[in-house]
Amino acid sequence: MQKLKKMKILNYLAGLAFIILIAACGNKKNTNQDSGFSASSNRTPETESLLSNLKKIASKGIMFGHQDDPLYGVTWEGDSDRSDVKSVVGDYPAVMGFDIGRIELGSKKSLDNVDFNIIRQEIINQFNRGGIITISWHMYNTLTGGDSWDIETKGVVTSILPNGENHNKFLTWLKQGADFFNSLVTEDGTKIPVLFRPWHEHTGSWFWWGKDNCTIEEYKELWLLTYNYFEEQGVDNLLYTYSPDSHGPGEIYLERYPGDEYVDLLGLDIYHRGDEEGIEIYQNTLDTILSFLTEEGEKRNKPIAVTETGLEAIPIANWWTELLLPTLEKYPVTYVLVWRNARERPNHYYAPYPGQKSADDFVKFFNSPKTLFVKDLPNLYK
Ligand code: BMA
Repeated sequence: MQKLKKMKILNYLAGLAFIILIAACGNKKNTNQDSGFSASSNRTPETESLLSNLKKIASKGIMFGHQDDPLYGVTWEGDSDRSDVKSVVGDYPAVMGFDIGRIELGSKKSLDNVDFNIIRQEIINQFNRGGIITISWHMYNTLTGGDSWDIETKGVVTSILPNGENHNKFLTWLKQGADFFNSLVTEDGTKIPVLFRPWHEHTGSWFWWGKDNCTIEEYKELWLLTYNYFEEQGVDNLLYTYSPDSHGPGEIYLERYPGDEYVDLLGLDIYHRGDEEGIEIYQNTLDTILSFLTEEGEKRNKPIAVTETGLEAIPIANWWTELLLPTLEKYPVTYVLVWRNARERPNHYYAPYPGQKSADDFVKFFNSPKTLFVKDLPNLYK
């Protein structure tokens, strides 16, 4: 009797250990599949849903994006419901990019002279359409008071990191950004998820956070500082997007990578320069880096995107369907965003407007089953 009872207990314990083991393995598998290697877990459910949907969207097509799309366009500004893209194809871009440069100064208007209240409202409008929002930050130079491109005085990053003379001032600047992200709330109280692209194009040296203007370790520290500070401020609606400029793949792309826990998307900023003569280099560079990103994205379980691109003033009539699309469609690219249609700089535009040389081809690009505009999107926030 006693022996039987003992055996029963032993059997029971063995069974229990087995169940615990299975559960632990199951959990581990889940962690790797669902959120493994991904950034913060303290994010809103809509932000988490967006990330998992972004991992699947490339199988449906490439989302088209445009910077500042509803704010202004070629020869117009602030007209309600207007967009150069919509004027050509009848639908808004799936992704809209905005920039919050100058918010750090407490300024009412952005570096491109748009009121932040208008930017916020257009972000809400885009979310209500089911579209995606991405935000970059051309932050001013804390040390000199100049803009992002002010790189004459070295040591800006050193001065804003902990122990630097401008650290506290920098935190007050970051706070302005955190407050803006926290203020992106719909009428029913939903916080709007954003693909945030901090400290972009850092593999070049034109911004004060660029390659020749800070060390590898300083850049990584800057990223982590931003990430941790935002978390402290309760910013829980961001997916972090890493956006180096189009220098060679491999070491250069990853040299300053802050780590898988702090990055959600692998991006790339790359421009087609030099019209006809530039075609080959543009396509070859895209091919080289996108092959690399495809591999890294699969390995790290992160979506990939062309976070900025374009051919200024689009003088090549079939650029969209003969140059851009055939190159991108070979890779699992989630979205491609072209830069802004400036109203204050003639010929500084990257999306067509009615009558523009590439407008007919852009309609073909829109009609391709391989591209997605806002009405083509499934619910990305559930
Ligand atoms: C650049 C140009 C500038 C602009 C800046 C931030 O590429 O378009 O005119 O101020 O981006 O949007």
